[in-house]
Amino acid sequence: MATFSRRETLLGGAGVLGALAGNALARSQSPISSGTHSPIPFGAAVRPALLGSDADYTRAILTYCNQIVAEGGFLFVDLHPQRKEFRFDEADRVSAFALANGLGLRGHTLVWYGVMPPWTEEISSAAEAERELERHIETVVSRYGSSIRSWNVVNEALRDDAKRGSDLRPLIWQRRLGADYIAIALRAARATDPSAELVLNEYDIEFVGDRFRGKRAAFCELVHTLLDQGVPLDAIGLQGHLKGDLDIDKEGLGAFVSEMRKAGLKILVTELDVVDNQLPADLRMRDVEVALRAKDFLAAIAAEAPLSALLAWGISDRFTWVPMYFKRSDGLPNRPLPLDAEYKPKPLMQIVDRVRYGV
Ligand code: 9MR
Repeated sequence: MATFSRRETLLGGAGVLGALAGNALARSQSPISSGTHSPIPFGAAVRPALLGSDADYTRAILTYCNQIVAEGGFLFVDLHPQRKEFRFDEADRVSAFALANGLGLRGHTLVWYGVMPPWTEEISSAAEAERELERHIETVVSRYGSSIRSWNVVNEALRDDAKRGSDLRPLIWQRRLGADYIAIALRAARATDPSAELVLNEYDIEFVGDRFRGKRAAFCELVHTLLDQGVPLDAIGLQGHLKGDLDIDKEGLGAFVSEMRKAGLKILVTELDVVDNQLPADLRMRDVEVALRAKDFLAAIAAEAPLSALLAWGISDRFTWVPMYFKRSDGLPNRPLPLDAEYKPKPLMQIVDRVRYGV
């Protein structure tokens, strides 16, 4: 079970941040929020194959996290590779690990364009699509109800260049059902587990620039359209795959979060990491820049709403998706996560702690 007693030790190390980068970090020592709330649950995406089999990795998860989400194992292609075949072995292992260790578990994800098995392309009508989508959601949500209390129901619904809520990515459900597939998915999840938290999860909401402003506006419009139709939706997940070379639009992000709160939704950060391929080679400078980028992002959110959960997309730089797409040209390993490849906490972990404990 995660320990909140780490608070004193880690916060006591706040001076380390300042020592690393002088003025830039000294400026960052201002409180992120009031300090009066209970700690924000923190967690990380886990790789099912490492859980329980890699001792250092497992220890890090148990030391730092009070909730987890599976990086893979609960995706459509993992759980439902053939029309008539569900496979639960990986997901069951993650769920059993969470239950055995008293960790919360988030569900990722019921709908995502990125991970569809070929058989779904045979779905040829709206009625068939609705039936298969509902069957998938009912089967998966009912199986994990005892461990998963919060689901990413639809992941990355919007196109990268979205400006309107109707600018949806194509995937089989969208092609057969139109925009209704989102409402169908949310309603099926609510009907199967009325008390689970239902989340729409998105990325590229937080940066400065027209494309990101457009996507924020599109996300707001999509959410309002759903709520106006009485569709069940509890929370917004901001993935938080930050870029070391892109500034956070603090005002725009703050206004977005405030609007979501006014609409009655909770806010989660679901996949925090900082892509560092454009940052300096110097490790200490790089780690500080990573931490400051996360601080800008988290502080802008925390100024407008309490975070109901904060999850990083991995715990240690040893295991991260980032080099798949963002390898550094100097050949140095990426350092996007709170612990380094040897499981030592980095400045990003201090920022996480300051946000969690509100100091
Ligand atoms: O980190 C995940 C990587 O291991 C997988 O290969 C990939 C495709 O399934 O998905 C990665 O995670 C993504 C997440 O599911 C959704 N948001 C973006 C993440 C990074 O690409």
